[in-house]
Amino acid sequence: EDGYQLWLRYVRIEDEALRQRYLQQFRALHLEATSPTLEIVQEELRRGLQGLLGTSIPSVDRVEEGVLLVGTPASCPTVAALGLEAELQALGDEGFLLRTMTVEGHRATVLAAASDVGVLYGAFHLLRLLQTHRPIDSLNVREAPRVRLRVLNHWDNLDRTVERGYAGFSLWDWFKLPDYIDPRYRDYARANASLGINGTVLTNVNADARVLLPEFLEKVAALADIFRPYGIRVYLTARFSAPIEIGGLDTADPLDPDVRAWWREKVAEIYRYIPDFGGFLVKANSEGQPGPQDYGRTHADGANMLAEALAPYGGVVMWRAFVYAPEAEDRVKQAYDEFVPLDGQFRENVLIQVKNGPLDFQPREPFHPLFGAMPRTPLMMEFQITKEYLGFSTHLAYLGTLWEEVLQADTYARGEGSTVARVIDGSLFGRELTGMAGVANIGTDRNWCGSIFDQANWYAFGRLAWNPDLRADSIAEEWIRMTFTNDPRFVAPVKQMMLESREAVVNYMTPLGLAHLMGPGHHYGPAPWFDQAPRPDWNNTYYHRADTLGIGFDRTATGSNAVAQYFSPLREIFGSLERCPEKYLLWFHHVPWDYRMRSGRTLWEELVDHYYQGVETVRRWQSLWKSLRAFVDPERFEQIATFLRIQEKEAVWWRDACVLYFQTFSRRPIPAGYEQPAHTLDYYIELQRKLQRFPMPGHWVGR
Ligand code: BDP
Repeated sequence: EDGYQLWLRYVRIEDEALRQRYLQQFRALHLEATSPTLEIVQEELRRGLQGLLGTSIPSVDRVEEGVLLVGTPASCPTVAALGLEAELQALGDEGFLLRTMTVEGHRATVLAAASDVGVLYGAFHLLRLLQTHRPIDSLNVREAPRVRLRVLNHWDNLDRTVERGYAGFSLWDWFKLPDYIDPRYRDYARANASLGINGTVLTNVNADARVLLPEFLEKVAALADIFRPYGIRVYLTARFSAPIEIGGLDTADPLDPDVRAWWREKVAEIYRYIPDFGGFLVKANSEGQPGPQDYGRTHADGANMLAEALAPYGGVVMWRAFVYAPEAEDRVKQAYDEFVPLDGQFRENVLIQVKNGPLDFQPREPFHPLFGAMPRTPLMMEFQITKEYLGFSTHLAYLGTLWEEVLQADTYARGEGSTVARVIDGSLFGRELTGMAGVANIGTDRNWCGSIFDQANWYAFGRLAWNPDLRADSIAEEWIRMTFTNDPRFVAPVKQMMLESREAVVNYMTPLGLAHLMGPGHHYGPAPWFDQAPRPDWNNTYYHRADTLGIGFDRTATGSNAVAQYFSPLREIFGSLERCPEKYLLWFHHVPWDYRMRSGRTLWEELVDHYYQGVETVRRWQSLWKSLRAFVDPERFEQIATFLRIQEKEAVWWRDACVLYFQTFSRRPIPAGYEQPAHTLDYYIELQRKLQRFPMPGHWVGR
């Protein structure tokens, strides 16, 4: 049990009565595997049912009592004869229907879809019902994804290092491709398909132009061939200066006819290798990456040039809004200022990919004010699944709650109820082209993600991309049941632990709206004092602005006025010291140390208390986890226990370093009753200095 199986473990159902009931439902399987995708469905159902039910289900070629009837109207005349066509059409290309019905006088379970991949998604849904012990005797499920592009972003380099990756090296073995097909590619595709993920960007946003060379394209094509039957399209990152670097031109100006012709020809070449290529993801004029502004052009000029080349083939451009420059004012305002004026100027096949918050994947940020502010442009969500800022792969931090908080936030763009989820699924502004991206946490580690609990973040991303209104709570519950056990004595406490985990990390790292206090470069451990960066906006002191009067970034009208980028009444709420939610307090306000918080404590006391609470929560989990030994195999149990110890150690490190550092400004004691830090501030400063000399996982190749 090394975690390789992820949530697709299909262990035999121990509850004998339940197993018997399921067996009654599935006495036989009728499926005509007329395509590679349907062959995968057949194999998955065989494997899943055999594993869960402990016996193999016979295949039949007619309808009989208790049959599981699977297919599309095109693949199977029996399905065609059910008269479901209109309903299936309404569910679209990727939807499916799962229904208990009478077929030719027999009781049957029907899994039908308009397309083969819809059937595949339905098969995984059905297996999930069994894995989580749900009743299946009167099924009436109709599902269709609410978001069209559900993609992973791999920040994988061609040398197989993974930027911000904490799970080993890149899965893509460029050296052995296209000839050697690692079996893991299929397992990867299968796991994604089980969640409905339908796209993968293979390469880092800090892009290497060489992936666009034919020598690499044939390798990319080999991967695309593997992923295709699983409903997954391949995308690449396009380095904006590629026409210079690999094309021999002396400019990459998007308005230059030779540059445009070069991209048109390059795209045509890509489609010769990969007929269903998805398109490009682009990071331009951001953190040193080349882009259209190098030639005095706009982001729209750049994106539209690529979009024009891709349009004849149905490809898209996912153009990132993650831009900021040291010269300009308040970093968190810059993407909005840059992109809002371009609303309506992008071609139809361009999506703007926006990080969930206006800074950079912090443990907590308010949602990005671009959501709701560009009604004429498809905006995609970008979440970070890999935990660059939340403790890498050893800290337990379930991100479902973070993502739910963002997706359910109300932008008020069209009045109350204009949630971020409704921007993303297109319903708020009536958009067809929609998307959600997750920066992958996947690598060559046997457990894929660096830890067992990080698998839950891959899982949660996929489920939310399918339906952004799902709840973190129910997703966690599904995942626990599938990954460990259905025993309520395990499910309830572990779910509790997962649901509070992100808040615990916020508490011991960046409570009350603080952000970006991590070690410079690698982002490992605390360094709130850091002020030696080559750019002011890469200094941690830029973000917390602590001084003897108080702490926090004044983003109200008297400060940077970032609050004005939000719709009313949010701008008034965030802008008011009294009304601002305390979780965002220091994000929007510079607050005096003696300010009275809602708890009655001063700000200083409250800040200290949050840091200590964070550590306490992790300590509580440690003893909780010990009490659950009986429910988990020793291998996974021990690894998790060890990681919780690491988390506790590092939470204390964070707490003590931050409290001691902020104390130099507050000049107030750590209130009585809290354990005193074991080291001095200098010790922690020196520790970070030493760490700078060591190689770290996931190093940044951005500049
Ligand atoms: C930051 C990462 C950096 C990425 C950048 C991005 O530290 O490695 O290149 O985001 O998203 O969070 O482009």
